[in-house]
Amino acid sequence: MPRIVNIAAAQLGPIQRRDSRKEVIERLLNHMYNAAKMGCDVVVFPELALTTFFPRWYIEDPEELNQFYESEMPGPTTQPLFDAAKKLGLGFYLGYAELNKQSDGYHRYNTSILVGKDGKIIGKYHKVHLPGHDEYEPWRRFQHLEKRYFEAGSSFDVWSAFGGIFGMALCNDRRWSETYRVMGLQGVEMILLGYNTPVHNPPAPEHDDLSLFHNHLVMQAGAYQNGTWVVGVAKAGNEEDCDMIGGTCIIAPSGEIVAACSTKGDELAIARCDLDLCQSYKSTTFNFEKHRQIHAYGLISHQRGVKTP
Ligand code: CDV
Repeated sequence: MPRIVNIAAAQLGPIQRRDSRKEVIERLLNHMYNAAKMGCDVVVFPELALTTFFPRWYIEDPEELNQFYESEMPGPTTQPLFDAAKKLGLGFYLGYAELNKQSDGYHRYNTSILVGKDGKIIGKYHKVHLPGHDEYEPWRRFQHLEKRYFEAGSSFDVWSAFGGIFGMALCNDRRWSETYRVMGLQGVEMILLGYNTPVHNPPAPEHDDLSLFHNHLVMQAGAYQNGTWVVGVAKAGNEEDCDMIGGTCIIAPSGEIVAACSTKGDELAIARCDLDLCQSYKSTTFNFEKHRQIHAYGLISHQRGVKTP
């Protein structure tokens, strides 16, 4: 029996600052109901899918900042997503800002969760590669303060779910080959990944015209080189005067895009994903046990920056 997972990549159009959580949740529920009608098993939402992309602003007032975070999951406003998952028998991946109270104080993460068809959380991921800066930089057209507003996560885990092995990543993680390989080494068969990517890259505006190309390039390479499905989902369009790329897609272990969104609004891209397709790559070209040469890779985990001879 092939192991088929029907995936809905649930792209969101822009979320403006004035949009209430309730309005946003309605949009997510709408995606869930449509995906269920089309026989999907899992819906994948973007990074920070409950709010506008707030790291574009330098916010000094802690109370104002806290409004963008969830201190419980599910909480009163997000509970309907979990209820819908259970009612529809539909799993989901959701990105959000997490305010986590621990014994040593509050911790803030750029988080994603994987929720099962029973409405229960299967796994949680904290974004490892936080891009941007941690102080106000007036020369930028808009800020990118993820390094100020979040702590970095510490691992790329995978979970047994939906008949296969699932992993999670968030936005900038997709640009780093290490992200995919660490999960590849745990046998990952499907990586779910939400993103918010402005078209304009303030430190390197010469990349702006290539932003969609780079988006697909890194995810397609990561899929092929690790024999895994990759589902990349955008929050797209003009958000608070900042243009964000679309490019939501579902990528097979061959590296081919098998489904994609064509707008920058709320849109579903759907694919019937056979997890057994991974084996053709994992057991041949990318048979890690047979072909990896770990004696030559030491620098990867021991050295961060470049040291020239
Ligand atoms: N949310 C992100 O991680 N965005 C980055 C931008 C800043 C380049 C990205 O890698 O898409």
